[in-house]
Amino acid sequence: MVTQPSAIKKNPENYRIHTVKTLPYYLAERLDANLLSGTPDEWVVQEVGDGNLNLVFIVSSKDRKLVVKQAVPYVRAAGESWPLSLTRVFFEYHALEEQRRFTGDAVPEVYFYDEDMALFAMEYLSPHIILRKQLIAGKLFPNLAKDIGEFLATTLFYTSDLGMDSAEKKRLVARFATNIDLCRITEDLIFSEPYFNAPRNNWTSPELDAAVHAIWNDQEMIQVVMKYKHKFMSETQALLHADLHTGSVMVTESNTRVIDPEFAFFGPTAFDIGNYIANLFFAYFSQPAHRSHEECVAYQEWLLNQIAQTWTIFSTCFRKLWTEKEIGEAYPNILCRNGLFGQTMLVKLQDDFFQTLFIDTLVNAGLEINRRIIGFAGVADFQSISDQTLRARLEASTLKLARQLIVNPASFANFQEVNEHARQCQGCMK
Ligand code: SR1
Ligand code: MG
Repeated sequence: MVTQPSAIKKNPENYRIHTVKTLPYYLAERLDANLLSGTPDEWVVQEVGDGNLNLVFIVSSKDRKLVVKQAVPYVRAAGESWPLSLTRVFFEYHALEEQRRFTGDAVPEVYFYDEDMALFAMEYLSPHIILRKQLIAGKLFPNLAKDIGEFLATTLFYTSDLGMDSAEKKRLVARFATNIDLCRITEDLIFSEPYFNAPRNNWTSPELDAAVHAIWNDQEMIQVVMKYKHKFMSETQALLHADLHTGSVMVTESNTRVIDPEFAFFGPTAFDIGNYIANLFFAYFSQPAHRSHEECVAYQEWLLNQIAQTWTIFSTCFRKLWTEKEIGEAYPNILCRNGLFGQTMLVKLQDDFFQTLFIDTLVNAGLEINRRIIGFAGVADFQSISDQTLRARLEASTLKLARQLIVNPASFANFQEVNEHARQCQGCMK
């Protein structure tokens, strides 16, 4: 029997915030004996969370490690003045379960989940490192576009009406529909606050003041933002990761894992793809601050290539799953086989689907760019640049690309054209 979100207690009585001291004794009572060796007083615990929301502990025994993630009743990065319900762990745990069904070990294995304690224990990924850090360091990953393109295709196809049984999909939509607090964060931080003088905004000031004020007065852009906010809130197309930035991906040279789906809910397919691509653009535009001109040029071309390749792999894989599917009431196969629409029509329907998705992906990428540069939650790609003048110049170039993606997405036929425009934005730094 699947737990329904209404069953989760907002403030469980048994909850307490764990520390490096209390965690081993709590774990010892719950863990399978084979997950860690030795006794709790021998385990070494470090709190390593550097995200915005949660505590993350690495627990090490002599020869094995695991990770424990616990929610605190507020936004960690802001403190107790910004309360946040503990239920986010429920959604992360269930999202990991769903993603694992479709992607195998693209996501970490969960060992146990304790709803009252708002925590779960999971696989320690080693020697994986956060992708954002590796892109800032200029590292190459030969399998990255394939891994993320396929992750996007499988998670977004199999949880949509194209690829999932409709009754099962409706039950899943209901389960994730109460991830209200985290959806609200996105609605505020991505779709509202960057477009007015919100107290939580945090841009490179005074250098970017004029560019930010221009955005607040950009009626053409704000009209699109409002339209896409409504789409985000109302389109239950697929189970999204919903926070798929390069800090939610861990990599080795040959392996890619996706983590942190606590924002998961049923939303517009384009949101995840657009978010990921925007974060590759942060890596692209910030490179001149991180390495020499010669190294920078080649690496930037690799990043642009990643963007185009991720989309190509995603769309090819998604189209294949769709063409070969057995279930899914949207564009049902049975009608195709019975001749209501044939293969030629199916290709046209798919072309139309991807044309719309491409436009929506570009707009969502533009929105993610604006919010990371203007809003509360910045990204290390830019925040790690100590020369504020240079940082602002690079951010201004990125904002230029964002405006074109939001206001004129139909001016681009494919990612080669988007990338060419990104090169021009980079060249037209003032
Ligand atoms: C208050 S949370 C700020 C941001 O951090 C998360 O990773 C999400 O991106 C969210 O928007
Ligand atoms: Mg996160």
